[in-house]
Amino acid sequence: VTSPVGVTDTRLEFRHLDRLYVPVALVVAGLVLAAVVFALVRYRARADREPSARTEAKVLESVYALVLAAVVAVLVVTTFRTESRVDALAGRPGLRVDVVASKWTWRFAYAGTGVSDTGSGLGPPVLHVPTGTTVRFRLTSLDVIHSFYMPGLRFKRDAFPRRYTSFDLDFDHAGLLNGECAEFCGLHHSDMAFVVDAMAPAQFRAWLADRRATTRSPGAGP
Ligand SMILES: [Cu+2]
Repeated sequence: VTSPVGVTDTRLEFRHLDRLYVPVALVVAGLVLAAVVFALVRYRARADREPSARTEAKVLESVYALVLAAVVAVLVVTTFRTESRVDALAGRPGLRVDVVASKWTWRFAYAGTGVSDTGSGLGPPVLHVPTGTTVRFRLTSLDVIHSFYMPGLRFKRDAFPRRYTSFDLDFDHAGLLNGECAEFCGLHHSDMAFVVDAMAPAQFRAWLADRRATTRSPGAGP
């Protein structure tokens, strides 16, 4: 087994898993239902028939166990392969964003720029990212366990105090995404939302330059 190549689009990865799991689940559900209905009808109580005293069916049971084991093996191997691809860092990130969760907000800091966003009383913090660029995230928490969750990307990672979790993501479309904390973390857990603003790279560079200028000379901005 070679070491996994990191992927940055988790939607696609989990869609593939979905397309494997759902048919398997449907077939299993169908077989179970069919077996139950068959047993109910075929072996229903009848006045002229004694119940069978047979307690085992070795061949049938062995086949059943083997098929079950094979299905489980396929699902486990496929799932772990996907997980290791998703967990592996893709390498060569174009940008690093440090994400710090705390009760009850997020802080997004752009490594090496001095620019960060913690949100304000007016609205949730905004995570700005360039599209088409691998972004390396380094996630941690200041207090309790939170969870960095972007439903639109099908991506979720827990944020632990005194521990850094790194992952790489690509944002292919410009636009807004919703984010939230997915780990109950206290009174204002449900307010712990953020917004992801994925921008074209040129726009992102302009935004960052603008923010750097205002960060260096507070109050001098427009
Ligand atoms: Cu939280």
